[in-house]
Amino acid sequence: MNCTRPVTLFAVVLVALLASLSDLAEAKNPNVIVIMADDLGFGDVSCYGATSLRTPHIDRLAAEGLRFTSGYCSASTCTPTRYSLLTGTYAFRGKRTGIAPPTAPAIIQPGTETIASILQRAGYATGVVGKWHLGLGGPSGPDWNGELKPGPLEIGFDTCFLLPTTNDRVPQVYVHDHRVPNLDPADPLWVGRKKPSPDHPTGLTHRDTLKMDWSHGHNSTIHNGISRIGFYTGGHAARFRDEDLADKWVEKSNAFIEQHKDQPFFLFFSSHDIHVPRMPHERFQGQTSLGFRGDAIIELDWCVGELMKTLDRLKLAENTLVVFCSDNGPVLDDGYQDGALEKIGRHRAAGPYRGGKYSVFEGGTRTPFITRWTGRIKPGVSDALVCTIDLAASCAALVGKPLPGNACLDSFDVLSALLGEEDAAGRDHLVQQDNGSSGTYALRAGSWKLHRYDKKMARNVTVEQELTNTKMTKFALFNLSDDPGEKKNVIDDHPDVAARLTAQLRKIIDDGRSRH
Ligand code: NG6
Ligand code: CA
Repeated sequence: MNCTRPVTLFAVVLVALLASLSDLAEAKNPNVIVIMADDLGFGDVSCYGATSLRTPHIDRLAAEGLRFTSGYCSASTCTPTRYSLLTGTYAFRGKRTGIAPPTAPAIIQPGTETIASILQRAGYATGVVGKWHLGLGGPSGPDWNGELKPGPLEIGFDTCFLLPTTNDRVPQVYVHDHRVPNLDPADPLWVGRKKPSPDHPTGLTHRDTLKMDWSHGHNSTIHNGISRIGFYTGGHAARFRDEDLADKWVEKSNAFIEQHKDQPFFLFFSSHDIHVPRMPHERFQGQTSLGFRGDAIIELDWCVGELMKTLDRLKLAENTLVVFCSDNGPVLDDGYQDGALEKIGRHRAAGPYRGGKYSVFEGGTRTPFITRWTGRIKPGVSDALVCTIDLAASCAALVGKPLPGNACLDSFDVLSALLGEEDAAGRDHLVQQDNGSSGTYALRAGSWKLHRYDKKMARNVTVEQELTNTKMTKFALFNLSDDPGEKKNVIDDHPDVAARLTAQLRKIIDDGRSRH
């Protein structure tokens, strides 16, 4: 009995010591900022070969970090890539993971492990600023005038400041945590699929009033001289101007960084540039010869510069891992007549790759991908195969937290490749998909690339021939080492390779997971 007290004291001291040691370890964990561009192609920035415009800030990130030549997003549309970035699971495994409509309920269910919840548990302050497009609210959809939950706060983010859908869809209001700020209760916000009244002005009935005309779809409710997908009324005091989005994202992100400068933080900076409607701030309009699409790239580059300036000012750059990536490849005409197609000149938005947004050709998912951590990453170029879906497992490894077995089912720990450590090869294979669970897949394994079209049609985007439907055979095989442009289907010459990759792809789909 006599020795109880010293033992208790010893235990208390030991626990306190261990706790402070782990605090110390956590305090040393680097901040993580993921900057995700929207619809930015492999060839759209100068450090990836663009010569029609200059992107000095993104170039600086690349010069001070690692520029990946095989960096991918997991899908060639927005919602599935973002779903996979957060959950570390291929979107084709989930329900309703295709492009989300304005009234979509939350797609990622509360309790799902995400990159944000992993880092939150490791003591990080976690925030998302910018485009969400992963649905909000319960099964009946967003309660725009009430509490917008579940949403990011229910899956690991401490705070959010969002564009709820994507800006060619209604409504044009922000969401701060669980609410639309500045809503006047006397002017409630209504969002729906049907025209609210016969006299409601739309892009069809009031086309001559538009400041940017539509080319396909996008002809419903008009706001700020631009007609959108979907209908809404009310909420006037809460509405924003398209031209001010980038400034708002930078303002909110800088405030978040400033607020959390003394503890590890995770910021998902989810830019809306360069998605349609491309309506950059007036100070960027006309800055390039490529029209608003090029000007939006300059605006995106400016945002990157502002974030880096903040890291420099707060002396955080040396302890911050910055990942720059895109959510899918490029598209020129995505529904508005903004001159992108006519002014393209010699610019090749997908670089040397075929296809773009909506396609499983390389142009759809092989995108700019840069990591920078000035205290840790040796600058250079990496050919390692990495994907946005890997950031969850890699960040878990970064902070030394094991991943639960039933979470992040397709996220691989490629941290050593992201940090440019010697001989780090990244993945040996990656599944690409177009949208939701459409049944269009590709599998890259080494330099082989198998395409599988369950529906035998693929949307293909080329500069000359926009958004055509290309008839595909069920399977096609390309060898990226001598045919990066995927021009020559060699499936008949390599039946053994095709059989191996077909079986591998089927197994990945059927197994329900690829992380073991
Ligand atoms: C498509 C829209 C396109 C864009 C896309 C989503 C039409 C004809 N096309 O359905 O304009 O909104 O969805 O883009 O309506 S994403 O980058 O958010 O996935
Ligand atoms: Ca996108």
